[in-house]
Amino acid sequence: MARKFYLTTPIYYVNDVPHIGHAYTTVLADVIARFHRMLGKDVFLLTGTDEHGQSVERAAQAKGLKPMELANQVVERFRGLWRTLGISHNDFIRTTEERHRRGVERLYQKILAKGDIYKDAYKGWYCTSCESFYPENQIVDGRCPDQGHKVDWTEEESYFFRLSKYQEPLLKHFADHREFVFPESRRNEVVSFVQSGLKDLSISRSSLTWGIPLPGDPKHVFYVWFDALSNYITALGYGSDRKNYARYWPADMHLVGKDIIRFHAVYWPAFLLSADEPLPRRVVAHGWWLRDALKISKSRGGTVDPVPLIEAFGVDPVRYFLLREMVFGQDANYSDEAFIDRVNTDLANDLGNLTSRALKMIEDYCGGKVPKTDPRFRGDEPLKKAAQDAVAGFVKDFEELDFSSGLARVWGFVGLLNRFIVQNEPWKLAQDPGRRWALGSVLYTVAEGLRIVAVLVAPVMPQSASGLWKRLGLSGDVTTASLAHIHWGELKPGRPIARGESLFPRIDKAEYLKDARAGKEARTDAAEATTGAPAPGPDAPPAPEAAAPVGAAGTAEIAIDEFGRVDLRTARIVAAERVQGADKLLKLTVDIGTGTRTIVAGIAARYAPESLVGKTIVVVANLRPAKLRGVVSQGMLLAASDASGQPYILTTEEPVPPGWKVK
Ligand code: ME8
Repeated sequence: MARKFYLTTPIYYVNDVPHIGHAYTTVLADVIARFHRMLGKDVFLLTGTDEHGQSVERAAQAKGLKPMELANQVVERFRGLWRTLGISHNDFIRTTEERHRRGVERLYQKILAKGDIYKDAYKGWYCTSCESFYPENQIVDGRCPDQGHKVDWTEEESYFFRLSKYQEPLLKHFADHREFVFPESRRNEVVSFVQSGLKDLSISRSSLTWGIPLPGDPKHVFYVWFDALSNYITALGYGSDRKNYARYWPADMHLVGKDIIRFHAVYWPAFLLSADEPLPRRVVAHGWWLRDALKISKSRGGTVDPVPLIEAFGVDPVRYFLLREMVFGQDANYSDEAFIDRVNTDLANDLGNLTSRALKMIEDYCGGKVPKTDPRFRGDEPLKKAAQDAVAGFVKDFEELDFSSGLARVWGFVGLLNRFIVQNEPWKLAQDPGRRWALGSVLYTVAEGLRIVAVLVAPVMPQSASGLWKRLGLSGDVTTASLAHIHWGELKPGRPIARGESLFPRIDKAEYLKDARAGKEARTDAAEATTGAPAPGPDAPPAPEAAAPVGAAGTAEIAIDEFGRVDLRTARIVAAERVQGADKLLKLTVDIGTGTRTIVAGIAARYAPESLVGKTIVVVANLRPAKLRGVVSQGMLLAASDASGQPYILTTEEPVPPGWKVK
């Protein structure tokens, strides 16, 4: 029987619609699932939605909806996007389903029977955005340590899980199963989190009603993470479908973003240990998609909607870009420019042109049928070897989750095929009756190389792989071909090819970027004031109303907590240069204690760049980034200005290190 492979994505909150970060995780999971199916495994891919909890309840309130109404609306957005993106999940679970409730209750009963639950009072901070409790010493300026969201003080009766009891068993598990958390950087993070001491975990809320009631005490609902994590077993029929559960559990891989590694690699295995259930084999965390150096997220804005990209360029270019551009485990920056460059270079130029050229020559010189090779032809030997290496390297890279490198290998092979055409000049062979025997061999070699490329790219770009397959005159479904048995020479001569439209049309970059740029420049040019402060974004706080009390300098008064929202920090200037084409602007590289950043400031009229290096200044560190004359400014420096607007930068009376808070 085929080996099983059970793979999960996080289940996404329905407090907002999906963005490119969710699309990335789900596409990645789909690619891994397709890859393992093509290796002959019995794959089960699960995704779904996390519908309970405070953040969903609040989002519904804000929209004047009941939580279930919001969930019913948003779940369709997720389902629709997965359909569009060609996600091949085997099940989609919603935590508001009955089958899920039954499984959660069952898991709780087992943990209760183990003696790992007790009732107490919870007092502490709660971050609704992360749906996470934080101890006092981790709170920074009223915000959570993980993502900087605002936290609320919470005091309520709660049931606790004896997490502390599992500190040593977890550490032993990490030591015995080094592969349990991947990549290594995340493993180290998890191990040191557990080593630093585990406190018991509150697993119920009594101040909330939007959740699954606790059996035996329905004043309480389950803490949303206890509820959510259980989805990985409830979807398999935990507590009701013994056979299916036994077939797929334990999961072979929980794929998550690095933001939720602690829940998956600490809390979840602790619940399972307590319930005497097997632990998942691996928890694998990818990095973040960033825009202008900030995490793309629902709450912070700067979000990227995959739908317009798919509508403009198609599904496969988006899938390819996501897999090729992000080195697994690291963060990656999204920009329209990077997207278009990647698609134009790799897809339109390299693979698309190769396909059109090869098929056109087969049409023109070989009557539109796959030609025969001549045994006298030896020029294909290096390519046969390169194809073998590309297949082996690709499979190894994908098994090791190095998708970007696996794809780079395939494109290395595509490059060889392009060079092979240039070197062999089939158009000349076609004119030379004495060398015509070699023509078929050259074109066969390229077509066979393309057949292998179609199989390799099928997990990532299933539609395009099928398109290429059909153009080569092949029957059957390339997405179910075996990656374990790719042999050179399986393309049968004599079959008619079908050239068709180009596989990947080129994107007109200038045209696409024109409108977006026009909008952005109009906003930022207006903001080139003394300090180079970006213009307020659409969701910036409103300007004070005229009736507000007036402060000393004639402006409206603000409360101390409004001032507290501005993160002022000392910073050291490490480099400075002029911004081309902008007389007033300097581009500064500043050290803000946790790393360096670029800040664009309108101080060039009074300061020579070289006079600034080494100075300690004060910057607004949490200002939304903005582009000024093509440079992204990640903050703003403080300066006083005289009546004519001349800037006088603020510095400290005594030398202080970068990163100190200014208040
Ligand atoms: O955390 N880059 O749901 P969620 C990459 N319901 N991936 C990103 C991303 C970004 N900028 N933003 C989001 C939850 N993601 C819980 C999960 S699981 C039992 C419960 C992806 O809607 C990434 O996979 O906030 C991240 O872990 C997940 O979306 C968080 O989705």
